[in-house]
Amino acid sequence: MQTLPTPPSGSVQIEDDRTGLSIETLKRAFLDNLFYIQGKFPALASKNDYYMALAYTVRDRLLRRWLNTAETYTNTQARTVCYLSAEFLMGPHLGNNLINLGIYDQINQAMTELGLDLNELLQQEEEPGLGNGGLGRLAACYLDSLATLEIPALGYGIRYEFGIFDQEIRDGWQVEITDKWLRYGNPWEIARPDWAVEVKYGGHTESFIDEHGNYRVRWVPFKVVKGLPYDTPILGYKVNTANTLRLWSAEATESFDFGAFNSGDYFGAVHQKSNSENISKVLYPNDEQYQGKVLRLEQQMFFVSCSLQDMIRILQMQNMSLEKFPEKFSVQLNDTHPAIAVAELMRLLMDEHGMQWDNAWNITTRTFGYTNHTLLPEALERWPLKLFSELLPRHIEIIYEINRRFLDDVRIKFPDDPGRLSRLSLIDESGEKYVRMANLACVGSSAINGVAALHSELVKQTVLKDFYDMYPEKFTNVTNGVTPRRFVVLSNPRMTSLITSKIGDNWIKHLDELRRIEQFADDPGFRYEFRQIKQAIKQDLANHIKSETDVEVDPSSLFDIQVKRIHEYKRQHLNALHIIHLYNRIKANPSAEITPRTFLFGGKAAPGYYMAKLIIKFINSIGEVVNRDPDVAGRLKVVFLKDYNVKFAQRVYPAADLSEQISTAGKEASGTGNMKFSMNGALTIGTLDGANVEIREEVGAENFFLFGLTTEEVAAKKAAGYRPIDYYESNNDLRQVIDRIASGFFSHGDTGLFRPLVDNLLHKDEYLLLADYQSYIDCQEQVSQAYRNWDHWTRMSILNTARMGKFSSDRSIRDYCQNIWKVQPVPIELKDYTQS
Ligand code: B1N
Repeated sequence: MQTLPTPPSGSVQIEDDRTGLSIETLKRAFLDNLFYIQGKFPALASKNDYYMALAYTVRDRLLRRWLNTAETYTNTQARTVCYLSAEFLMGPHLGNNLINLGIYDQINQAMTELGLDLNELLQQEEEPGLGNGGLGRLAACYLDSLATLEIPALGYGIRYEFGIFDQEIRDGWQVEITDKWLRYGNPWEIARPDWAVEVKYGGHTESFIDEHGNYRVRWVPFKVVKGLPYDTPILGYKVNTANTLRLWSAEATESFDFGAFNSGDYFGAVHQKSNSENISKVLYPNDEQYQGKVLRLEQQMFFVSCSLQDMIRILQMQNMSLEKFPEKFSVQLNDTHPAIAVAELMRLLMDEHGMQWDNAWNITTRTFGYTNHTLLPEALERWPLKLFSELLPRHIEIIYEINRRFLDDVRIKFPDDPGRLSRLSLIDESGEKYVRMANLACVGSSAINGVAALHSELVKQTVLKDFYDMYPEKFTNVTNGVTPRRFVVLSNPRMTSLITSKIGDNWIKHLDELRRIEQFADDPGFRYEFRQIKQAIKQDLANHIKSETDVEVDPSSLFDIQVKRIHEYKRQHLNALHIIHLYNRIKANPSAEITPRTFLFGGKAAPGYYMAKLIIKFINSIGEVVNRDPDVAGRLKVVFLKDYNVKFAQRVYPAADLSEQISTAGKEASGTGNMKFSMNGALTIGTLDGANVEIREEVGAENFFLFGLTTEEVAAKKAAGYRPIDYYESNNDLRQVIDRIASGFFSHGDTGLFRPLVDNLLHKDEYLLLADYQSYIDCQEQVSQAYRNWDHWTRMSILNTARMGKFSSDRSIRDYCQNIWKVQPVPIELKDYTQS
């Protein structure tokens, strides 16, 4: 490592403008950055200039940790986790870095002294929305915990130029707007052009015999794309570790341009260039809906190949042999999106580094772990064989050979079982042929895990049953978790102070210690303060809603919140049916006693998912009627908040009284929003699905509102031939709800608008809303009764927060480290480069 020259002797030693933490130094550094980086002075500066100046001031203060970390990992040849994910939903960096550096209060004061409002500057950051929902956000939480636990780790993904679209609501419908998050520049990333690599596509393969007499393959591609890495530091909480998130951006290769330019085909060359750059242009906005688009496969291959080549570079730079790959790196596949890595590592080891098959296969299978995130059949990735072979001619050869050897092993373990062979095959040959990515991931990995206890059991019993029979020892569970730094400390500073005033701040790193606030659940003073804080946060959100939507909501009403991607299996429309049920009760008897509620919804629908978009329109239409009906007298309010994202999530979780986790049992792999709500003291109404099961175990059945069929009951009902219409016909209340929708009551008399929704519920109802309806309504009635006793409600709320220790992503990461990655912490010592 190069050291910087020592300062000339005789220079005055002052607190360094790029590291100093005194208020005066912070102010000076901030104004310096405003001048030298933004090129502005205060009178001319925009809010965004101020945000940028502050971001650079904070970045300067973490760079030393970042470089120390890289240097330590290099010197110690540290075993490193590589988390491969097509999505990283990081959310804004500034606030999180202030918390993790422990300088929130100092910066806040420095800004105040300069006449600026830190909160406004925090709101200014365009968040990197490089993910769809839970899967991408989980990757972000895991990076935070890896750094906090001082585990050497790299996150590898794609630097999409456009992340998840911005959502607007027009006339109640979702409208998608391009997310130009890089518009004003990104102060958190540093490009590393010297570590660019190339990725090949298309063309054909040729075999030859090398000088040692070995059979080898050469791939002659049709096109080559350059991958340029952009690094973002990921700082741990109050440690010196700053790991790296390395995102790849696609560029045209110079060599390619050069040839085309020389031949005089100027437009051809420019076209090729923009074509190459398409690869990292935009995130696919589908959550759990597979789309067999070539560009998506190109994206997957792109970041996987770049990342594996980067790992080989790191290994070689540290003078380690390729044989050491699985000791140096543990590579986790975040779902099947990066599963092509199994074939690509084989290709790199054999074709580019001359290794023989058996050796390469041994290295490959010891390297990878695979996490399954969903059982939904529509999410399972399978690529049409023709498309796959044309784009990746070398990989299909390798996959065939993996498959040939694998099926031989299957035959030995299960002789004379052709059905099993065809189910396990990496190639689906039942009709049009497909490459099955989950099968490739299972064969190529030494560990396979689901994301909650129930989900991991279902994985073994259903989608991956044949692989479980084949390799039972590979299967484990790692229940998801979320980072308490972003989702409690940063999102809920008031509750954080209250808790810390009672039990100190150790809980932020050791969330199990929250148990120590259980003793205050019966302390009237503590209850009072806890409730006051919730009220104040609800008031803030009410103000925000008023300014965004012009709807007035009552902060003393029960805040009943469902925020997540819009999907039929998540059943936002079941929530809507409950609203109509309450509305009907009021219409039948305007003086009926009902607990005032504010129903808040937020979430994006995949742009091509018709039913999900109709559900958004449905919720908005109910709101239009209910919010202004004088009979309701303000007791019910329904608000759909547009453009739900991480930034907004941070305001929403702390304001909730009730968290809606109402998916059909067996459909939600884990859920992570459920954990964020509960940590912030919301009670859950939920089914026995995903991590709800474990949340209920932890907080106690008496502090959780359970309803609905179990996974087994759902399966049995479907097997027996489920007839939703029977529920409609036998339940008066349900019939009145459905009839009111069908009558056009919520659609200005248009009986056609919600027809598809109604027809689907009556005649198909894949997600069993009607079967769970009465149980849900009854359970919501218990919620309403419970909310009337605010003292008891607050007690339950405190116990929820106190018992959420298990759901820290620190616990999840410890599980992965011990059971799957076998990796140890490497603490970082702070070294001063200016002292040589
Ligand atoms: O992953 C989360 C879980 O908490 C959620 O329950 C689960 O629904 C979510 C294809 C997905 N599973 N699968 C996806 C996302 C994008 C895509 O293109 C599938 N997301 C989940 C974290 O474990």
